[in-house]
Amino acid sequence: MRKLTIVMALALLLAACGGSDEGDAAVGAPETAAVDEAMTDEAMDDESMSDESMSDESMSDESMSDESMSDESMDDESMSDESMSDESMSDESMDDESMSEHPPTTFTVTITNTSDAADFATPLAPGAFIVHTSMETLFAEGVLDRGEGLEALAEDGDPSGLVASLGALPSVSVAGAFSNPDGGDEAGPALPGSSYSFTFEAAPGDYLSFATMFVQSNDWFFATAPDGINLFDGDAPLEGDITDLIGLWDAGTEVDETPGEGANQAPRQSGPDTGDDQDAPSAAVSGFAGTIEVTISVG
Ligand SMILES: [Ca+2]
Ligand SMILES: [Ca+2]
Repeated sequence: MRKLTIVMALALLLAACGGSDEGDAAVGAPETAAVDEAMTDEAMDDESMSDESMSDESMSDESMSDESMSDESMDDESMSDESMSDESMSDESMDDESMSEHPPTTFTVTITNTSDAADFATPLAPGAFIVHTSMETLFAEGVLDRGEGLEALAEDGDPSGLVASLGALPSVSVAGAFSNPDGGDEAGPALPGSSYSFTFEAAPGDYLSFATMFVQSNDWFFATAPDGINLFDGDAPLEGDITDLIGLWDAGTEVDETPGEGANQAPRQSGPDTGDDQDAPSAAVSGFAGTIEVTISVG
């Protein structure tokens, strides 16, 4: 599924780029009528539409955005070169049918450290967020750390490596760090009672993943589930309290000590990456309910 999704994304990207080029070359060409004319039976035949990657089965909500799947824009994007005429790809046909139908939505996520009211108080650390279309992009449960920077985020509260790694992936449209607690202008931990916020743009088909360190641990982090959070239900953007969609995870990179007491945990260790290697698959951590509260809003 993951491979297929990537293939799909690439195919659409290539098709979209090709379409755009064709469109540029066709400025001033007749529009809608010409489009209909160009979309002859021949252009719509099995040869151009029967590719496995274009089957209904692969067109799940997960892998495809509504934006890229809208009726006629689908045809435009999937047409092979031989079935495309300049006439069929005028700028206006692209704009009307696929570009302006779903302008990006602006989301703001706020992660509040509510551990002052929970059983165990801990700071949170600067974290990473991404907007993506592929599954298990930020991390995968039950596998060894992939060496993309999650270890430094989970052990030392340093998101920079992970942001750089994931930001280079073709399936990631936005990658960023949230470093400054709300109301402050300096990077640092979000102490109990304070929060981080970050803002980004996304469109139907996009998922959100983020991670922030549970600072009083060796290598635990709060994060979205491995596949991320689907930001849209159809065309409707996700809004409200999403705390239930966030979990606590052990990165599996450093041997755990008692939370709040370990000499190799960030508040007490002598420097970054101090502690015994764990070399274990990542796993969910139970307990610590009420440590964070997460909301997402639109606008
Ligand atoms: Ca661990
Ligand atoms: Ca450590």
